[in-house]
Amino acid sequence: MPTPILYDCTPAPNPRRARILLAEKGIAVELRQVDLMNQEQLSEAYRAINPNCTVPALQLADGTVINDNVGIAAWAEAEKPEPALLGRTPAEKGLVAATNAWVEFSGLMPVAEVFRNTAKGFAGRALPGPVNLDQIPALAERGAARLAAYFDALNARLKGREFLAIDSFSLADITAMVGVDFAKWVKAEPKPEHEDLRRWHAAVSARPSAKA
Ligand SMILES: N[C@@H](CCC(=O)N[C@@H](CS)C(=O)NCC(=O)O)C(=O)O
Repeated sequence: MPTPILYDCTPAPNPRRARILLAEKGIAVELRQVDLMNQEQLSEAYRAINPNCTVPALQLADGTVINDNVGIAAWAEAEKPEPALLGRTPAEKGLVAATNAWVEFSGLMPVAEVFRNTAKGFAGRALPGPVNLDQIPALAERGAARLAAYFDALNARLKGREFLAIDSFSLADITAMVGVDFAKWVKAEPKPEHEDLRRWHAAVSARPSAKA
């Protein structure tokens, strides 16, 4: 397989999800940094690659660009089925997809709501994408409340479980682990009593892929 190009930004949470997934799969990619701090994602050159103006984006040898984590995971699983990260049985596949969607909506989105509606550097850029949008302080407040509820729910889901969605490590674990680390950007972390969440987070963070 010719080496695909992963448009990346080392400190950003969403490209980290893709790097971890590809590391778990053992799929080599060439990393190309997109300088989000200087809005390189809005440049004509990057827009021509990914009109969504976001990272990650994976460019295949034939020029195809896959510009979302779930799509990159689907491509990687089809290209290299082992280790399976999207579930093996029909039921597992459904559980991984549903759990990943829940983590994106109930975990990543609240952190982004707090961060992007408070950080001075994101004034006028409250959402990723080609359209400039103003910050709404009330969304930061709502995001903080949603995030607290999410940590409670995530802890409950992990009770007595090694992994979040199914009995093996999956895309949902990657998204949720990156989400817990992203929450530190807004000074939020699981409470001491979130014992199952803390145990799981320590275990998945110890996998070599977490450093990708
Ligand atoms: N749903 C997309 C989200 C991608 C996304 O929002 N990426 C952020 C970096 S973490 C971005 O590109 N932001 C650009 C911006 O803020 O303008 C995915 O999972 O790939």
